[in-house]
Amino acid sequence: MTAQSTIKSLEKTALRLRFNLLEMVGIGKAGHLGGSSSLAEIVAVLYFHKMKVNKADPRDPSRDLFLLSKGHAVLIQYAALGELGYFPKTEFAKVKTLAGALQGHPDMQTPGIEAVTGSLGQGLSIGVGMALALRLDGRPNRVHVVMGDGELSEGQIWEAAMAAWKFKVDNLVAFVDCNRIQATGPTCEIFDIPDIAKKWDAFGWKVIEIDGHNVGQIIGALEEAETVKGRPTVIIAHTVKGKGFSFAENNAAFHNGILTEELFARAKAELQAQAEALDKN
Ligand SMILES: Cc1ncc(C[n+]2csc(CCOP(=O)(O)OP(=O)(O)O)c2C)c(N)n1
Repeated sequence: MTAQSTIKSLEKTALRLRFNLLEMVGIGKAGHLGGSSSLAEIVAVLYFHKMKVNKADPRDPSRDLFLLSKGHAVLIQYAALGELGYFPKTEFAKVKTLAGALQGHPDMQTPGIEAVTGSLGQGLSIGVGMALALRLDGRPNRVHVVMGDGELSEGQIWEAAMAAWKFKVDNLVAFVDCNRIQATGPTCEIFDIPDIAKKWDAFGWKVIEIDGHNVGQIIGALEEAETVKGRPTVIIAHTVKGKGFSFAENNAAFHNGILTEELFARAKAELQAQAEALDKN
């Protein structure tokens, strides 16, 4: 059972990540707010609680690995990497410009990014390869791959899923960010993938379903995954696209929408209210 103080501290971290995200999305620029914000708690738990990271050395060989297969949501990863001090936070304002180091999709020139992703469907294959390499080297590092539910329509994911089972890859945990909306509308209307849990189960994976905004459940699922031997684990995280920004929640328009000055101010005020509520409780 995780201490309440740890949960509270990670909830605050997730909120700080959303503040960073907002700074990157800014006013009048296209930015992937929705699919980034749905991951704030998962990314907070991984980088600030569960994964082995070395703030002084992003390439430390003993580090655990994080691969954002849904690479368009990289702003939430930058939000965490900036907090860790892997690059100065002044980079946030220059994101997605040639003047800055932070590109619109994950690029290995950025400290803390392990692979180029963003062409959907590829991250799990990369993760399975890395997990096998770690096992061959006898290393205890763990690999975490985050996919979107819309992304599951990519066939390569299911090839990787079969390979991970065949080769008993138990040092890898995959997340499905199940926010039910993709770029232009509900996933069920664009390419319906019913019974996601049953599908992963049929592919031989250990399946855990959680509320992806509940820090305690995320920690519990990762701890359970560590006990699973001889097969990979997938955590199906039920989330809300745009979580934390009322106008963006469950709204495909903010998959990559532009914030006006008014919406930006509203978003900031909403986050501030959430911060005050967290401080009071
Ligand atoms: C191979 C490929 N096809 C299409 C795209 C364009 N694209 C970017 S994001 C996206 C929707 C992804 O939906 P989902 O995986 O549910 O992500 P989320 O809604 O969680 O952000 C699409 C189709 C892409 N990046 N790669």
